[in-house]
Amino acid sequence: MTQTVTPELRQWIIEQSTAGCMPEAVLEAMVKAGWQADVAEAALEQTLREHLQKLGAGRSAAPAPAQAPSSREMATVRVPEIALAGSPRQLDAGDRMVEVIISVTQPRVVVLGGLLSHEECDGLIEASRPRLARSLTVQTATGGEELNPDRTSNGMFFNRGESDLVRRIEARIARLVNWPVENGEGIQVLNYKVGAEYKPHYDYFDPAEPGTPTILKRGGQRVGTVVMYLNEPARGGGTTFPDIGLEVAPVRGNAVFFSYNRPHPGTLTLHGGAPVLEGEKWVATKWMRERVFE
Ligand code: PD2
Ligand code: ZN
Repeated sequence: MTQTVTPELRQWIIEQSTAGCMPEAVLEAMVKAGWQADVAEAALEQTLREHLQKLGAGRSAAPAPAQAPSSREMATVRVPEIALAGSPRQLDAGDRMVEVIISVTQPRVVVLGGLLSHEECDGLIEASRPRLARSLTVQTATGGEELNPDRTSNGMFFNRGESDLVRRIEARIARLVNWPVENGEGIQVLNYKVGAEYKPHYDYFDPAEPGTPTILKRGGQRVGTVVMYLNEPARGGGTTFPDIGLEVAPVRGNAVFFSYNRPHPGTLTLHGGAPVLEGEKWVATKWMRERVFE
């Protein structure tokens, strides 16, 4: 992903240098804030060169300020978005009204009530049951798939648009999060038995992994996720967001949406499926890509 240097960042670089902060320290703060090292280095060099040309090389001895503009402020890609302006209690998802239960801005997380009817939940479970296999995870090291010990569920993927039910749910999600159906991966269904979990992870593909460029050829990065709860385990099985101490309870028909505008931990979208303590858990996940996912 290309990061674009903003005027705010240039201004901040000048302020740090004027305040006596060494370039190395400025660079470190930028990388910590989520800027790619090469982008940060180039921005630093160019901004300081231009600034010194204008003003000469005088420096004050003021103390070094702490933080680069946070990674939240950096130029980012467009992401799926739910229309929450005006704080609506309900959202029109086309063929159904959906409730807003919780909305968080940083990270962008929205818990939705009644995204699916109970019949739709059962329909997804029954259609997936004969096709379940131990869950694989996209392997960013190679671009292939692997058995992942952090993910002890069984799962399967529907093809996009493969049945009336799948098409209906895909259209509903697309309308709700303002993102084309064509940019979505096929819905995945996961079944967790007692003790099964999905350890905290990011849904975007790690740009540092060698297999990632291959994965990104098909639709670019993931930029949003909707996890839909198809049943209710008696205990455990919530979706956790450790960075913000949030746990979303698995309630049949409800869903949690979150988006991430860059593949960086600064998005605070670390999340996991907590171990199921009693009963079993069924979820359906829809991941959205930057571009058309063929
Ligand atoms: O099942 C969940 O709660 C869960 C948690 C984290 C699902 C996913 N991630 C996922 O499908 O990416
Ligand atoms: Zn996930």
